[in-house]
Amino acid sequence: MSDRLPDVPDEALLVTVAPTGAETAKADCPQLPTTLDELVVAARECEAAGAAMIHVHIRDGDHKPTLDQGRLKDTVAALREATDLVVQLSTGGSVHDPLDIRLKVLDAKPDSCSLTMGTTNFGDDVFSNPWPFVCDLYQLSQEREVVPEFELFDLGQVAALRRLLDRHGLPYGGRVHCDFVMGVPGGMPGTADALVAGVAALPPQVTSWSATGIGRTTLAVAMTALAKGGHLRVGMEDVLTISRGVPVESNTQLVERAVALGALAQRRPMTTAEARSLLGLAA
Ligand code: KMH
Ligand code: ZN
Repeated sequence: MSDRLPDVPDEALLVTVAPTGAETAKADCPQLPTTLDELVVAARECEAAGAAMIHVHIRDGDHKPTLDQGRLKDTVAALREATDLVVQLSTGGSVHDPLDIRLKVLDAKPDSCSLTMGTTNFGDDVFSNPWPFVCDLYQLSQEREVVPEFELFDLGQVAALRRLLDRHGLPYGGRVHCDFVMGVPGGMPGTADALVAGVAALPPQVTSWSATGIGRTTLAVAMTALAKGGHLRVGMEDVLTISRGVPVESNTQLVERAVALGALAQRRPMTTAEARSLLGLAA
């Protein structure tokens, strides 16, 4: 990995909140923020609790996942108005979203976008990210000046990240931030061993990384990430129970737990200004 940036001290911990996701139904989890108002309230509370970036999936009037352009633009505007969080739009969408619509997410001009480095079996579904699509989305992010966060669901995707950077150069902003998404049925397991292997395989251009473990892998992944000096993603996109059989009350509760874990590791929440610097975003 490259040296840490001088303006972001080692003790600063980036907490990214992924409050909604695309795979949980509102009916199964009424506390999931699916309306714009609910999302903005969650974003404000999570920022106050220590989050510096938000990874956003949006829903339609029936609480179903959508990549509707008008709603995406309104969401970016509302989050910018209400918070100072780095706004990252998901280009992954739901497992059912077509590739051409996913490319159009960048039209909503977010600060950052997720960019998954390969196709993954996703439970009983397939999360499709063919190599030509990955390259198209990456080049579009460079053109549109959107900072990508590379999502790594599997070790092979770490190798694909190296190939992408070698072939197409650095992202807009010049920093390379990636996020291990672990414990998806079909991806790499959410274990300490898998995260250690993933970090060891990162290409030299990587300047920062975070990790999240789905479901019951969340704590093992978070504690390993802290032990390895990484950053954390948390949120109801990834986990719906706070302990065995106990539902998560809110995204804030998960951010608070991440901040508490960080404090044990002598890390303090990164400010939004530091997050912008870490990611190579203009102030
Ligand atoms: N909903 C998953 C199929 C991303 O946001 O980029 C994909 C996902 C990754 O959540
Ligand atoms: Zn997502």
